[in-house]
Amino acid sequence: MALNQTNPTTTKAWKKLTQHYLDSKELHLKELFSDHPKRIEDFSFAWNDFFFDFSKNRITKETVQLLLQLAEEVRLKDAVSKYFHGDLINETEDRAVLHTALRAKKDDNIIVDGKNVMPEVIGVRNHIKNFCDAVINGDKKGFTGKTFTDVVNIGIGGSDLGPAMVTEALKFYKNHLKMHFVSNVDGDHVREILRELNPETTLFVVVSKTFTTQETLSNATTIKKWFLKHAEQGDIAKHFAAVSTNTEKIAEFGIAEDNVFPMWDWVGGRFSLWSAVGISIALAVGYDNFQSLLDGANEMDRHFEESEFSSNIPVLMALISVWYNNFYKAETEAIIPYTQYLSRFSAYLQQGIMESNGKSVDRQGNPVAYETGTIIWGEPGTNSQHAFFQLIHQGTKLIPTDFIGFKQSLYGDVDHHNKLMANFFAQTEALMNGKTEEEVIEELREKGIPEEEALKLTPFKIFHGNKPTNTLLIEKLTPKSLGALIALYEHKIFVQGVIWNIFSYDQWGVELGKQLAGTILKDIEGSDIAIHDSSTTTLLQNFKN
Ligand code: G6Q
Repeated sequence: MALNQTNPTTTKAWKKLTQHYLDSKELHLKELFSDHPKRIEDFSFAWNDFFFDFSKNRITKETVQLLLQLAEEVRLKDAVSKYFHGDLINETEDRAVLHTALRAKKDDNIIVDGKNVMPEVIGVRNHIKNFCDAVINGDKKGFTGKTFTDVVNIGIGGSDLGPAMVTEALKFYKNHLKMHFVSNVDGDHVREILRELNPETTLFVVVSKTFTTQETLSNATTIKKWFLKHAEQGDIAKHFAAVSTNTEKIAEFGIAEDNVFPMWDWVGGRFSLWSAVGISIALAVGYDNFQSLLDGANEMDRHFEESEFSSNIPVLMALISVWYNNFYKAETEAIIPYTQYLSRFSAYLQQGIMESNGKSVDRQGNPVAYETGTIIWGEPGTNSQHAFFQLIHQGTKLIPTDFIGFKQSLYGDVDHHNKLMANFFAQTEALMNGKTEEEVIEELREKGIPEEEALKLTPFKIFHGNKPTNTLLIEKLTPKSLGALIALYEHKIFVQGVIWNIFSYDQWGVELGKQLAGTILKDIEGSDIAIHDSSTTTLLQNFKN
């Protein structure tokens, strides 16, 4: 069954929210806290080893109640049920959206086209486990009988970003295998990686849902040629594995049947790290850790599907983001993890969020007259504090920011961790409170700055504060908590797509790029250049001369 098609701006809640925004937009977070010293109790809760604090947002109880009413009017509950039960909610591609099945429990029943997909999902999980165990423990060997030391993931977009982000995030849990990721069709990328490799001890995993992506096939072909300079055709079976829905194309490439890992069309590329696309993760940290990642995501799935919306982290994060995006007209959101391990997290979420909700046509096919997908960016703290935080504190734009921190560090260096977390807490407090004129003058006086000079400097040192943040304080970065954290943002994407009445699970903008490059390549490789605008023609001529 299709998703409901309500234009959110026609709901009663939207109209009330519009008025509520006008009535409440001047409220300052500082006042909200001083008026209600126990505000935290209304706007925070614990779930598993997560503590979610959304009190430092420009919201009141009425805001939350109206946003929840909006969720009800667009029939979010019904949409969630369709999402988890394999309805064809990716209508423009005529597919279900079931990345949640990939982390479901063995005995769950998830029906797609009248068939329970779980036996196949479990079959592939077992295959991944056996394969990874054998590579890690050395039972599987290269063509000269040596064990593997390096693994290269060849894929792009959804077939690269998830595995690359998680492998980096779980570096602490890693084994001896050295991981490499080749994605860009830029030949210099693949050459730089090949320089480091020994063909006798390297395993290559070609990851492509379609097995037709230009970048991945070019990189795989270049790597195969390089490998065959050192080995025989028959050795490919020992050194290459593949993940795809397109098993025919894999066979043409020459990969042994036993090294082929299927996936399904109901898994979108950007949500596929839970499938065999995540094989590099399982190779890097071992299958048990990969399973814990799936288990953590499954726990978040249960929380999202079963909790009341008023105490549901993904739902609340999505609604608060709609509040800023559509009423405050905030254009971007920052995601700042306070751990170096999550250095790729924002880049990873950029794909998930911006590819899914970067749409301007609603589910009836009409152009939308309201804002949809937010622009996502971010880098780990504290590094980002020394870079772009200036603009968040004192710029002209409102940038709602998610702060993600962990109670424990992994190596247990208390001195460093206390400093890191002092910054984490200090930033959200400062973003909220700002610094008033009086405070600035007082501070300058205390420093002994002459009165006249102090007055001149004051305007530049004032911070208006009232900058909204969410805080996620998590016990420890483990495969399980990481799985839950990623799934949280996946569900936030879903909720926002439902509210904005758009299709979150197609990506025609990405497909366009794939077509365009093919056309221009003919101009570059052929003798003639087809008719383009004068700019493109001149650039092509310049490139060819
Ligand atoms: C993800 C997108 C896109 C895709 C890549 C790679 O949702 O569709 O990023 O993952 O274009 O596609 P293949 O896996 O088919 O090579």
